[in-house]
Amino acid sequence: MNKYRKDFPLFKAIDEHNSAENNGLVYLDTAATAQRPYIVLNAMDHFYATQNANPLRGIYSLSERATKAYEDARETVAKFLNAASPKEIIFTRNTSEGLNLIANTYGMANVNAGDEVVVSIMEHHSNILPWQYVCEVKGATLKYLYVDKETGEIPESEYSKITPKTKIVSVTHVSNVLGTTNPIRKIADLAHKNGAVMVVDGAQSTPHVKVDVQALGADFLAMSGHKLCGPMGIGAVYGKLELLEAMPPFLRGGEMIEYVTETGATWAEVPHKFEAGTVSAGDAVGMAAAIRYIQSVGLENIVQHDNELAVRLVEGMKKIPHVNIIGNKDGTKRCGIVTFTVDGVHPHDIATLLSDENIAIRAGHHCAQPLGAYLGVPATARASLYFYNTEEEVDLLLEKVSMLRKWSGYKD
Ligand code: 7TS
Repeated sequence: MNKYRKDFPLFKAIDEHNSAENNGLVYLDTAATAQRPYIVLNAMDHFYATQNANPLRGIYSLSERATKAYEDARETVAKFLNAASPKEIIFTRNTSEGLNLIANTYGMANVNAGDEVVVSIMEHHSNILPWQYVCEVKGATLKYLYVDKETGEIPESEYSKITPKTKIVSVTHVSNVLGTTNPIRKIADLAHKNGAVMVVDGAQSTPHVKVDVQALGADFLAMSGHKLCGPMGIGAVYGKLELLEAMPPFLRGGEMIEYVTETGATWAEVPHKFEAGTVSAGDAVGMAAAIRYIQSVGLENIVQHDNELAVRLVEGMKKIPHVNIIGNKDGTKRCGIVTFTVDGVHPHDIATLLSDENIAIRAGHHCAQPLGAYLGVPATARASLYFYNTEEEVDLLLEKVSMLRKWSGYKD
């Protein structure tokens, strides 16, 4: 897989020149954001150089070309997720905005006093706060599916929390801390049996595994472009057409209307009803280029490579005294996300010491504070891997992790 590194300006500079600016940086923070290949940057350049006009408005040909580029990008996302129609794809800024859209429209319209919304304890704040808000406004209750602390998986017994009182189940496909892949199809079937809808946070799964919204039984799914090598500031929501059509709009303004009078308005058809104002067409074009790029690499190759590197990292870490892996100890079950602590060394110090060695990892609560509180580890360090990472990088990380206690003044 290392042949793909030359597709990325950042890695090309590192590999060819060990550039002073990057000084041989080892980038292990893809779960926060992936790097961008030239092909994405060039696609955006091409859009702004040759197709730039405000899409969906102009009747002149340049605007029509911009509209086509934007709508083609929507079709690429729809095919990527196996949506039944491009109308089921709404462009957003990111997963956070997507989940807020779903909560503020479907959630506010369908959750009432006494109802329940079910999430898991491993959710990112973006899949907790919007539901806390809906429950607070509507007088509903937010329930959590807890995880087994050893395996990082939701035990069977937790699923009994999904009942006829449940109106929405919103669970992440892959955890950004534990790397756990949740059995979405099974949870969706349970949700549907109880008359609830299934919302999926696809931020961490869409870059790594084939996501098929129909096979998953998802009613809604939110994702971000920047986590799969696309630009920042663009993401998407998948929603079943009949649900989207019945939902009120999210943001109100330009181009999301059919007709406006002094006292009211009717809405444009789905998906434009949910895309108020000038859209991020250049970013959508970049996201579509990123999707085509990772499809050309092959999601099956990506997941295999991520797993191989994660196994190497987990097995290596198991051999280093005082290193604790948070969640499943089987590297094939972590989707390339390896979260750990080192006894006596604060995760922020881990990240700083590794940064001094030109290794970029993330430390802190990873926007999953309820999970940290539940596990009793408020802060952790996290290395996240992608197809452009190498065995050499993993080995270098292991070598440096084995030094952390010594550098912190411990004798062993
Ligand atoms: N959901 C999950 C599971 C995530 O991992 C993230 C971002 C989000 C939602 C929010 O995505 P955004 O694009 O709206 O920011 N996770 C991380 C992370 O783990 N480190 O930085 C961002």
